[in-house]
Amino acid sequence: MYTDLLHLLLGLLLAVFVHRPSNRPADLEQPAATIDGIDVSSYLPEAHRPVRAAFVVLVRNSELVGMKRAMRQIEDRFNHKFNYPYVFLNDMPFTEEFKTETAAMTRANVTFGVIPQEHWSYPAWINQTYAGECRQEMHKQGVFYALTESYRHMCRFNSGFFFRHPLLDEIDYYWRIEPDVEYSCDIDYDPFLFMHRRGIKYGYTIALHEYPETIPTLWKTVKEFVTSNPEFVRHPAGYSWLSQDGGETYNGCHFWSNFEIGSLAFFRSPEYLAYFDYLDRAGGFFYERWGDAPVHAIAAALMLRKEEVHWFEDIGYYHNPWTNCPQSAESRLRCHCDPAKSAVHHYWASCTKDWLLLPDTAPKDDTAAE
Ligand SMILES: Nc1nc2c(ncn2[C@@H]2O[C@H](COP(=O)(O)OP(=O)(O)O)[C@@H](O)[C@H]2O)c(=O)[nH]1
Ligand SMILES: *[C@@H]1O[C@H](CO)[C@@H](O)[C@H](O)[C@H]1NC(C)=O
Ligand SMILES: *[C@@H]1O[C@H](CO)[C@@H](O)[C@H](O)[C@H]1NC(C)=O
Ligand SMILES: [Mg+2]
Repeated sequence: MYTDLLHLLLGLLLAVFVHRPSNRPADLEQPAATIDGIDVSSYLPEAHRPVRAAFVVLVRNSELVGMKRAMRQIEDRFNHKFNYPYVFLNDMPFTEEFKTETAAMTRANVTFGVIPQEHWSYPAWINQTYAGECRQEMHKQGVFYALTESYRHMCRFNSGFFFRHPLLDEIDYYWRIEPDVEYSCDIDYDPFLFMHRRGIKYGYTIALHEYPETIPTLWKTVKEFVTSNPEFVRHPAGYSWLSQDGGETYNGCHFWSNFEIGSLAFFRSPEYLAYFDYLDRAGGFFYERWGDAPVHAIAAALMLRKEEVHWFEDIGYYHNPWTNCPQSAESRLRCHCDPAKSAVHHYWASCTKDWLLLPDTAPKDDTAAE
């Protein structure tokens, strides 16, 4: 009896002194924890959600253990409270083992899809003999992933097709995860709702410079596309993030796409689809090794306003070899990463700071914003 009372008092004291400040953005703070009658501090697996969203994961069966490692952290740091569903995609059928063991990591709904063959194969206009010669040439130059064909299909799929998969038909926002990534901070608010309420279309944690050897003709192709489709550029200030010489050459700045929280409407827009189609016909996904990260980032920089792109500074994240780790004193109480190791301190990742320095500009055509 007395011990119960003591425990209760001790608990209350602890609650007062070990108060953990919230990292919840101010506009989700009020009123209390409900918005439109929905408790936004957590959702049960079957609860109604204010945003139609999911984790979207392209992964191989052989990466099961790394996938579970990543999921375990996502769940413990965030999703055990929010229960957003997972959509797993693969160019091959998932094994029973993969399905059972990943489903066991979460209470949320988990679905598994196979990618349609036309989204993971050579288009008719690609000369595969020539593509093979190009791979050998890049290999001689010591380019990473020079020889692999599957890597190129992966980059092309992530550039132009993931958002068309039928399992995402009812989904408006996605959060991309990969096997073996780490999440090092408690996330005690809903990033999807945060983006939705502020009209943010694309969120990232780390921005880097691309290896130029993988994209020799990407920028030239983008400029050709823009010349015949000037309406694509709704954010001309984005050029100064992509180029240091007035648009002559691409500086390689891109958002590292292994982490992305984004609006699918952005990728499904006629402008983005036309852009992807133009790049695809130019052949650089196969004759070079264009990554989905620069392809997404060039579109985001030119199509979205500065305010529609958000740096999730507060989300502790690691994908070999880069880390994003929040700097504030508050974050040390909810993170296990080292703030000194955050990529923002490194010159190769200066693109994050450069984005924040862009001027706030009105879009060319506000009515096209939705
Ligand atoms: N299903 C499938 N997924 C792949 C394939 N290649 C890469 N991926 C996935 O695509 C993402 C990026 O690949 P990854 O090997 O991590 O490339 P990196 O991050 O650029 O080194 C990861 O989620 C992989 O699991 C593939 O051939 N098949
Ligand atoms: C899981 O999601 C799929 C696809 O949205 C849906 O068809 C299925 O009914 C859901 N399962 C459960 C148990 O909610
Ligand atoms: C395909 O590329 C090979 C190797 O570069 C070349 O010899 C061949 O003529 C090309 N085929 C066509 C149809 O362009
Ligand atoms: Mg990876």
